[in-house]
Amino acid sequence: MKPRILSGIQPTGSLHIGNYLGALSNWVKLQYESEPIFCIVDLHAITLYQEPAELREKIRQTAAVFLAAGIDPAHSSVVVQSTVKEHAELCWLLTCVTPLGWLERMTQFKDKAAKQESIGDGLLQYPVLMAADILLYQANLVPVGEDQTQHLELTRDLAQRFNAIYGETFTMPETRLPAVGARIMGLDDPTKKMSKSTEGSGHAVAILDPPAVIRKKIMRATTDSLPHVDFENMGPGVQNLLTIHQAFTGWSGDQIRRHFQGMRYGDLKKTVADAVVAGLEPVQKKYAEITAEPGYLDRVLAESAARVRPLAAQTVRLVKERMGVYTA
Ligand code: AQP
Repeated sequence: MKPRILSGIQPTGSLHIGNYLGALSNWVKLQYESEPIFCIVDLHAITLYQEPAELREKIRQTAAVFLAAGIDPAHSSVVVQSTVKEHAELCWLLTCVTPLGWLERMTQFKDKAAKQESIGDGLLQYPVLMAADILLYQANLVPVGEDQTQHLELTRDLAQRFNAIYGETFTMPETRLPAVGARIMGLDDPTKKMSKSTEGSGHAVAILDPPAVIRKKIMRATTDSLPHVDFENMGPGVQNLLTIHQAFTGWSGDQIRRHFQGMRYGDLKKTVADAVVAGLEPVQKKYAEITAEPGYLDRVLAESAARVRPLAAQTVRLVKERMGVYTA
């Protein structure tokens, strides 16, 4: 039996090369060895305020980027989370077995809550909804970037707790990080993770940025006060640029070291920018084709939702039966 894969991305802004290297490109590699479901998690997005018209547009853009990156809709399901109502239903059922203390400990909750004047309950429940996404489809494998490992641990703890209380119900999912690129840092501040929602034009390279913009952002990336690359004495900004290059080219660590040792920062940035532009060019070309075809995206999303709904309904029914909730 092929493993079932589940992963998702929030449509909270323009997808960036961190999302691409940490998640999307890994999905593309894994898709044919598995039964994959990839979600545009719009219910997660609204745990923080989103301007409605912008959110509607970003949902479509995110789905189109999935396909442009190489997700094959004939094989993989591309699902908008809110179109399968069982995500929210299972989330509530799981909320009732989640200890509050587990949620209050989540690093992402603490970071995001610290930036808000008032915190919505949805932000606290974010990891429970993520657990519901995964457990709904009895997924075996969850390919994500490093920032999601704590949420994945909570999913496993929750599955274990539910199984212990109500009997074997959920498959235990494994986390799968990419070998290179599991945590891409901001270009303006390499001590912080590259993020869609971080302000500042020099922070992230978007997957759909035109080549001139990509080059400009990378040429302005923060490095350190040394003049050239020194592997014995390397700051996080230079390390981040080398990681981006390695992830886009697939070079080995040895190749990277031989090629870049002693290279001046200006040349390093130019080489990295060339690799990023070349890596994203086919994605951008395909994005233009996909979005030019009327009705295509809606068809893919409708077919995918129809394909996964029976499995989602089956799991929710089982969970309700286990918990003693009325099932007609
Ligand atoms: N900087 C990153 N490096 C590697 N992987 C990353 N991911 C996100 N940022 C990086 C991975 O991308 C997937 C989707 O993430 P998400 O949209 O669900 O939420 P996030 O992790 O909170 O991503 P962002 O870009 O930082 O979004 P905002 O700003 O909206 O919170 C996940 O697999 C994640 O690990």
